[in-house]
Amino acid sequence: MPTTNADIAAAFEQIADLLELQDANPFRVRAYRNAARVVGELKLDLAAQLAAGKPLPKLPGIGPDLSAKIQEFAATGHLAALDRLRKEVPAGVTDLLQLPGLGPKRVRALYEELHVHTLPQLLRAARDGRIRSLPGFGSKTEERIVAAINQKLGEVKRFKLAVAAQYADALLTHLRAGPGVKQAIAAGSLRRCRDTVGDLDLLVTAADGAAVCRHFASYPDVRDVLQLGDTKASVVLKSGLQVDLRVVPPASYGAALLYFTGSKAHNIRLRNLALDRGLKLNEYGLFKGDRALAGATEEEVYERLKLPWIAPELREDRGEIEAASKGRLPRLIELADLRGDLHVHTNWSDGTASLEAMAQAARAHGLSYLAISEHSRRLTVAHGLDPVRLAKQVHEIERLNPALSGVQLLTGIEVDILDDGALDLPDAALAPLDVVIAAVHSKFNLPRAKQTARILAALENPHVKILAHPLGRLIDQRDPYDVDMPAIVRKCKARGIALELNAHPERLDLTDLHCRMAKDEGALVAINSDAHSVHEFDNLAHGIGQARRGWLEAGDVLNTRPLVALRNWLKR
Ligand code: DGT
Ligand code: CA
Ligand code: CA
Repeated sequence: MPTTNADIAAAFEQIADLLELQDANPFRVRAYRNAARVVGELKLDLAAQLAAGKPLPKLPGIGPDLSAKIQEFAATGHLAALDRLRKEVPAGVTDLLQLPGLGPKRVRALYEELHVHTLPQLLRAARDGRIRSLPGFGSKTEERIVAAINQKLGEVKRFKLAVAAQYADALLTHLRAGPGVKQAIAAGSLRRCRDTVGDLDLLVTAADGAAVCRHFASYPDVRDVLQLGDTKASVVLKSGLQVDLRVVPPASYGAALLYFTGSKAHNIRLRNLALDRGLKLNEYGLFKGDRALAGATEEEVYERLKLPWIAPELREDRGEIEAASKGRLPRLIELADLRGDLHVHTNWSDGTASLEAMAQAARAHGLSYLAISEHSRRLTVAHGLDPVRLAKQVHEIERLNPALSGVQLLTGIEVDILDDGALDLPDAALAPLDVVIAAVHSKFNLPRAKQTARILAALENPHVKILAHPLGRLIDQRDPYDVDMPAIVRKCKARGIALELNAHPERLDLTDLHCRMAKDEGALVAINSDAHSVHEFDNLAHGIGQARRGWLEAGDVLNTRPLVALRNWLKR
């Protein structure tokens, strides 16, 4: 079984956990966590790259030491550093670190003094009142621990779309090699391109379902087999991701795909439409009595219900059935509609590639223009640009452009919005740029009125053309800031500013509903990769999925315009 990016990411996460328990330098811990995230979200298969004799790509935050570890893991399936750390710390104890209020010191006390290594042991110790006896713990802490464990045990983890997609791709490859498998596809929330995925729902057509289910359960990344039958099976992968498999005959493929793609709300609407016509709709087909009317394709099921085919991203019962029945479905944007990307970083700030390499990678992804938007000076951790370095970069871009073929660079900046809504660079530095993107990177917890006023003030600046990642959320890590989005969308519309749909896997910000809000208000959206390396243009595909969930058409998106039209818009 070849090593996957997920395996590498998991190993780095474990190192970070174990280092944290040893009270290691926080920067070192963070470096491993960052590396785990970067590798886990990456589409390019690193082990396959190495196996093909190619060098590792330059990735943000991954220097020579971490590169060497990736190579070691890909070659041997082990990390000597991880094996060493594991010997020093009892198994399971890192789970305790995930609880709020339990830092490395307290966790060490728990396993050294009470021999508590696991969450169930900890729960028992808390209920027995043994924790309050430890120095530095009290009965309040004990109560908090019980509450936190109970919450954790009831919690269902969701996976980021880009990460779930890597697991699905690898599993589908495995399934397609299975006995007599004809079609294999991912349904469920993944096919609907939700920003997070609870579990994978895979669908296969084959004659011998039991054999396919056994093949599925033999996948090396499987941790537990929950169910193993003749037409369905469920497993949990080592990462904790659950995967449900259904095997159906080809005559039911469309009906099953429709059913397991969901959403449940959409399915219920369709079933009721069928009932209104005296028909029955389920995962096997559309029936009149016992006679199957349709089922082999989704199209024929919709057609029999007098509807055009509805794209999976729309199937949320948010008006798509009404729109479909009136022939008013949107012509959803597609990846191929994007002509350029307006937000990337290079090695001038915190990216890993040169201006030229990013331009070439953009062209390789079918893009004809690319705006360079580094961080501004206030973000010192990201080597943000001051006016002098920015002017130098503009000069360098002007020098490079004539030599580039098939792609042009635009000048730009991702300028910080300061606490009071002013921008981090003076107007004189912003005026010569093609694209100014304003972004909040601080004071995420301001009260709603203040946060809104701050952003609205930044949008008054005459040079701002795009508002970056308008909600500021990091999926799983940071909630969106509290802000009056309708007011922001209206302001963007009034001032001719585009709202970014940042397609970075941990952001996907705007959300689907806010895309739709922008469309309804007539404000433009810009779908940008926020790439920090040449490999992250793959982000755009997930951005497109999210835009489609927000009913966006090519005309609603700024960077579907050809370069000349874009330049005209920027210059207005
Ligand atoms: P997730 O996994 O939470 O990200 O979301 P889904 O949409 O993938 O939900 P999941 O995995 O529970 O079920 C997959 C699909 O199966 C769901 O989208 C629609 C269908 N489905 C599940 N339960 C029901 C049900 O009770 N009634 C109907 N009509 N469809 C269902
Ligand atoms: Ca699912
Ligand atoms: Ca499921």
